[in-house]
Amino acid sequence: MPGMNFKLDRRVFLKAFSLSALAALWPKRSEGTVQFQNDERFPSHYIQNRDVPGFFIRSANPFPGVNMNEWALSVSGLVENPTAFQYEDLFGFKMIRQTSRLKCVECWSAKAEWEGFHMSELIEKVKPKPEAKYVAFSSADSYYESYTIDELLRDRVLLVLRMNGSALSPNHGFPLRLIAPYKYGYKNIKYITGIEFTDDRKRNYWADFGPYSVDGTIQPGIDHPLDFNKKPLPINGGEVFHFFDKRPDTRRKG
Ligand SMILES: Nc1nc2c(c(=O)[nH]1)N[C@H]1C(S)=C(S)[C@@H](COP(=O)(O)O)O[C@H]1N2
Ligand SMILES: [Mo]
Repeated sequence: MPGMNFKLDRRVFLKAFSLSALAALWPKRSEGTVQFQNDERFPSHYIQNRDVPGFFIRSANPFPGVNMNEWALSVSGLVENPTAFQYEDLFGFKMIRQTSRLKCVECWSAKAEWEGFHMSELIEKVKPKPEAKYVAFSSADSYYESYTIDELLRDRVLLVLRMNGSALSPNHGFPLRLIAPYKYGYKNIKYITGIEFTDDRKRNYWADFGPYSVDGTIQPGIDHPLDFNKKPLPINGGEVFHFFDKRPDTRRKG
């Protein structure tokens, strides 16, 4: 009967209405944690710089994240055995777990439990030639980094697959990142796709596009290291304002 249907519909409608009315009275619980710095020129699902409480995200070139159908780790250059590793292959290495702090030059730091393998494991597989002295990392977001082999062989430098008990999240470098606790955050490259052994020192992203050194060793007691020998950079809201950033005032405040 149409009348009964109407009653039923109306009852359902009223119930739904009162629920949504009630919902409107609830505080937006997640607001404080999702309203972080976000550049609106990029789709919201893109990985980009976000001041997420607890662990900021720094991705200079916003991108949608690694597509695992296309991902492999290419290890090349001056090595006896150039190899393309699949994600699963990397879990064959001896896993090491450590808690360490990542310190960004912008004056924030955060700690996590990282799990991954030591560079020596990879070296054993690919066998660098005697001329090889340096390593150039490339990544899925066009970022790049540069190390000496010796720097990478230090204790507590890990090629990381897991963070706080889970696979790395897309924001923090899935599927593979470097954690070098004695180097500033920018040296801790995420989304690694290539590791090339060379006999010459390559540069890195933040030495080419910003004021920071290729070396990037943490300088104790210095919050805003400027190891770039030009005029000092003004500090804006606790962050270093980069000379190439043309939009200091359009940034939404967190
Ligand atoms: N591929 C890639 N790796 C990167 C970056 C980046 O933009 N792209 N940013 C670096 C900087 S400046 C910092 S401080 C750390 C931040 O790591 P997080 O985003 O996991 O906090 O990642 C570093 N590794
Ligand atoms: Mo950084």
